[in-house]
Amino acid sequence: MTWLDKFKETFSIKKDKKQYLEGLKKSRDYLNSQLDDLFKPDKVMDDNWMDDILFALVSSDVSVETASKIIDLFKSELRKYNVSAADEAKNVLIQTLIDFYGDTPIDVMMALDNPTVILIVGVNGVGKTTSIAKLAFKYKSEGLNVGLVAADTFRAGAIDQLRLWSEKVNVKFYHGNYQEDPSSVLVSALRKSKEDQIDILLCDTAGRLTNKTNLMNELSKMFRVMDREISGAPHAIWLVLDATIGQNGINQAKQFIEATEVGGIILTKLDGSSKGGVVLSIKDQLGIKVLFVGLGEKEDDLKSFNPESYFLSLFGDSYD
Ligand SMILES: Nc1nc2c(ncn2[C@@H]2O[C@H](COP(=O)(O)OP(=O)(O)OP(=O)(O)O)[C@@H](O)[C@H]2O)c(=O)[nH]1
Ligand SMILES: [Mg+2]
Repeated sequence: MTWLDKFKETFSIKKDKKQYLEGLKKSRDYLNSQLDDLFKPDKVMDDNWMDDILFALVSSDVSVETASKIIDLFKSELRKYNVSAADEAKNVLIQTLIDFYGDTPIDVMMALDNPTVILIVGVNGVGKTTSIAKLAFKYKSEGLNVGLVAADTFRAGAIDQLRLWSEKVNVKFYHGNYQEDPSSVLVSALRKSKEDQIDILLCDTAGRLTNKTNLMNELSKMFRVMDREISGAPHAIWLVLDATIGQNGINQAKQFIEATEVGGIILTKLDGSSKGGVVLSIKDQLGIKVLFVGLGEKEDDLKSFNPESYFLSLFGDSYD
């Protein structure tokens, strides 16, 4: 059994396989339309061929810089395994991408005797609130006592949107009033969540552009008051990025990383018109791992990010 066969076998028993394959269908179709010809048995694996593969990666939203590093690794893997037929090279490319990405860390270290508080940040419309609902669904089904905090008091309708999700997923909901200071909403939510013995508290925030200094100041204020209420809170800050905007997401993320301690990324809308390669640039250029991927709009459509499942699904013509 080769290394890739082993991955495929592991993947075939993963419970998320169906959703990964369905969610990444559009990206897979796109990538295969770029790559299929290149992996035909009669293709000559010369410099032009390598350039075409680099181009296919770049057109799938991998940055040029990251794609060049991947191509170097791919070349050395081809030499290592002595692969000289293009139809065998596809498996080597998949393996190269999995290796290049590396392992995924665990999402969050749970606080011992207090709620573990997670703050979700990101610009408008990327999928923060929906991802929170999906996380609530996931943690609840793992047996945790989950609470949601509506600290987006900026957008009319944001509180109700989260309330509806909390009812649907059946988890505790903490909120203040529209246009109330989000820090004060957080303080009272943190306080109540301790009384309610919540295990994990997911805090929704308003979509913000990082160049708006007042919004960034507001974020710093939130950190200060949260830590005062529960030491170490927020225990994690997760940035939500919309995969359909490709490389622009990297620039967006850089601004948040400068302003906050982003511990992980939730990459949403991979089932949309995303091309999927941005995962590689995120890891390479930001040094932050994708923890979860959004593969649809329903509460069960957020999956822990797993590089093997992801890259096999992205290429995987023969794995479904
Ligand atoms: N297809 C798809 N749609 C998604 C996904 N995640 C979120 N959406 C949709 O994206 C839209 C915006 O999602 P929200 O969760 O409201 O985004 P938000 O970041 O909270 O937006 P603001 O509160 O306005 O900043 C909604 O229509 C969601 O259903 C996903 O993984 N796949
Ligand atoms: Mg929202």
